[in-house]
Amino acid sequence: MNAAVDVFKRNEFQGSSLDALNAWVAEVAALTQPDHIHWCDGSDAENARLTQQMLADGTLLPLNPETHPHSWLHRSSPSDVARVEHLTFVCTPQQEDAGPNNHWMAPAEAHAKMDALFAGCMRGRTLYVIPYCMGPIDSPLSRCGVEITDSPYVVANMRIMTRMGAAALARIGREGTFVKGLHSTGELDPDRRFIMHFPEELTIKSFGSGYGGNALLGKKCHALRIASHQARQEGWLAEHMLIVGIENPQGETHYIAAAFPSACGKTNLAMLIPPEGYRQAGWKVWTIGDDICWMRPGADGRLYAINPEAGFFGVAPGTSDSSNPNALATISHHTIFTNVAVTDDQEPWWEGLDSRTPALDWQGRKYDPANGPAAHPNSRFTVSARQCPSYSAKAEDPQGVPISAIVFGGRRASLVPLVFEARDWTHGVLVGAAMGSETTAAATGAVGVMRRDPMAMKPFCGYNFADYFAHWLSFGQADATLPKTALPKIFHVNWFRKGGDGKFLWPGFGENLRVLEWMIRRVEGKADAVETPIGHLPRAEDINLDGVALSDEAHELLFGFDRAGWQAEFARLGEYLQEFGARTPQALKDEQQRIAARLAG
Ligand code: OXD
Ligand code: MN
Repeated sequence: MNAAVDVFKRNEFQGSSLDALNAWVAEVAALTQPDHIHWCDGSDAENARLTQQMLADGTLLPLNPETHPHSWLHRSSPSDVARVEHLTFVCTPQQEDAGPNNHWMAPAEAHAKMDALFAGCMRGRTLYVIPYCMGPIDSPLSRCGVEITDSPYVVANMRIMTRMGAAALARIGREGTFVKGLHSTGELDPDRRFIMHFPEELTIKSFGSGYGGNALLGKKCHALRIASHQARQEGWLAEHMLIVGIENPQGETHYIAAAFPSACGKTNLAMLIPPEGYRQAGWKVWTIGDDICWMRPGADGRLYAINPEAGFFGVAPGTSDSSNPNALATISHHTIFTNVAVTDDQEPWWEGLDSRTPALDWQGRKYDPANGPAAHPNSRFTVSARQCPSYSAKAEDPQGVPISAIVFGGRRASLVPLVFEARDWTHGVLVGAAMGSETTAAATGAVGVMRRDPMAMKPFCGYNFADYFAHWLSFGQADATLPKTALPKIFHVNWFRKGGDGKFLWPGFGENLRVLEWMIRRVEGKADAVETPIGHLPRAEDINLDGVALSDEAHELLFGFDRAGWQAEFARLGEYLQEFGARTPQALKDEQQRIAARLAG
């Protein structure tokens, strides 16, 4: 028996339901050859020890303890700052099951490739075993996983982002099933970096990156790619959506789930502060989640949602007291900052925070504007959701919250109006499938290029999009005895429409509540709209615009409908759906053609 396995033996958890876990840890230890094995219990003492160790070796740098108590800065390798979609694979036995929306590799080839990278990679390192639960620990909607990693930074982040440690291990012991995620930072060499998913095996292997979306395996890898596959099999949905509760002055709360691509303002919408007039009238906004939503039909036919995460891994740049005061309050203590700049007095800083000039940039160099932004455009904060002033007590409800409206949206400088409502579920699925957005810094590659991003799941759907669209459509064919109104209404928004001068036409941020209020009134049957081929559009007077100054151009472009532009858009959408061939659901093609014909007529 080699040394690593011997260490493992001494840490072994007893009980036959954990046999599979113990055997897997032993197998990984034999492959990766760590010097030590540590089973994470998630305790404060463990976290304090790891933090001290990372402060001592420079993985974490202290920030100003007076302005940012218990907060640390991590500087990643400069070539490891975002998700790497071109190195992310879905490894199903049949390529068609991964679909044209995923990079694919045959499972045997992928395992061989990854195991060669993992061989001996933890020599001189500690192997951490992280049992975690995605979702409230006692929720039937939650699912567990175990991440094995050699990165203490990953352990510290997973402790914030998931319910990690002893309680999760106990649930795994009871259920006997868990998602296996194996991660090593390797040498952080971009040429030896892969993120592989094996949905049929509920397994993830990630090598060569320490970046959040590549390395915190509970997040994108488990809660979206693997979970979307499980959700399809089990009849639920795993989505790239925020969840927010909107409480009206009568004390009634509607929950809205909204899908926007990465770095398009999900965190801001989830933590929205109502405009002054709304605040005075008694409107309140409650945050459930800012990135991922798992939902499944309840006995009443409504969709009930949980946020599987326990923290926020938010984009720092642009976060300020005016754009998102709740986020700023949330990250004022016990926060890990990654790749932000720092001021003279060791405060974290990023573009858009305030008018100070930082001392050091994200790479630790003396700040020089000639080197580009001070904070990396994809710099992040990791923080517990419980620190958020608007965090909803309902976020911990094991039954989840009932969803009244689903919102799709992207960055669209032209064509797409501020908001419209789908006629019915099938139309709504087409609206989601048609989503497009300009790319952002959350993934490597060119920024600002328009690409199709159905349901904001392009980088995250663990199977063929055609089958995913069919799965979405299947909820519309649910039990005929249930009220037709039980399913959420589906809307599309565009906060990013630009005018002739290239500036945004809609003020966004807190003012978005005006649009959400119109949606809620539509759900309640209390607001008007105009019927058009693309859906129901509000007139400007249907939305409360008191105190919002909009130019004539803004009125026209935000509330108008450009028939010729939409004809061209629908022709392109028809071509896009063809990319999925015969697997594209006929109902979706029919819907596209019906609308295209109406646009032509
Ligand atoms: C994220 C992303 O980190 O979508 O949430 O990239
Ligand atoms: Mn995201």
